[in-house]
Amino acid sequence: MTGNPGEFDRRRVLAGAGSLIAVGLAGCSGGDGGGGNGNGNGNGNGNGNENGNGNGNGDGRTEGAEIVNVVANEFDPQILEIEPGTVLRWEHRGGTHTLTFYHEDNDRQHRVPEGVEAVDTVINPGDTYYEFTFEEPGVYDYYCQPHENSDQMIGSIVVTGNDDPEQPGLAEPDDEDFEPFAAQEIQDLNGQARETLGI
Ligand SMILES: [Cu+2]
Repeated sequence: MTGNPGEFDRRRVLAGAGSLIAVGLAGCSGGDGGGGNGNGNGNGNGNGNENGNGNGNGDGRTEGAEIVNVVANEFDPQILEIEPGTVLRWEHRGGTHTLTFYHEDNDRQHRVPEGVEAVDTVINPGDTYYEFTFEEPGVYDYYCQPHENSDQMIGSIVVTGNDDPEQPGLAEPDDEDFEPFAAQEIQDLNGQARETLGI
């Protein structure tokens, strides 16, 4: 009748995962053990501890990542502001899509900061997520290949710290590279990104 300390500890660990969103905001209060990154390396064991303390993220997803939902047929949120170093995860929520940067290596108008690698990957019921760490400040525009023109499935990530109005991600859409509706979408996103950056 003295309770079960082990069980209690485990609950605390699990509850901790749910409060990650608050970590960034609570950082200035100090005292809570320095905010828990340092996960991510060092899974890969998993041989035979069957005592039930798996914490449910053994599938490679980064705890505390920002999320963009990939639904049929849009990116939600369509535009997101994050800080440099943020891990962003696109999560499959329905349909079959790609996540493709507007990038010269994808044979499209280059609309991400200079020097950033191209991304072109599928997001579908088999490949349910993709993570990318946004180190370089600036505006990143991306799209879904099957739905760029049918649904204007286009998204934008604004990484704070680059308010250069001449950066690639804020350029006018190249008429030769965009259907009219997609070009309009790009212009709308440009406007929102400028607003976010205060330029
Ligand atoms: Cu799509």
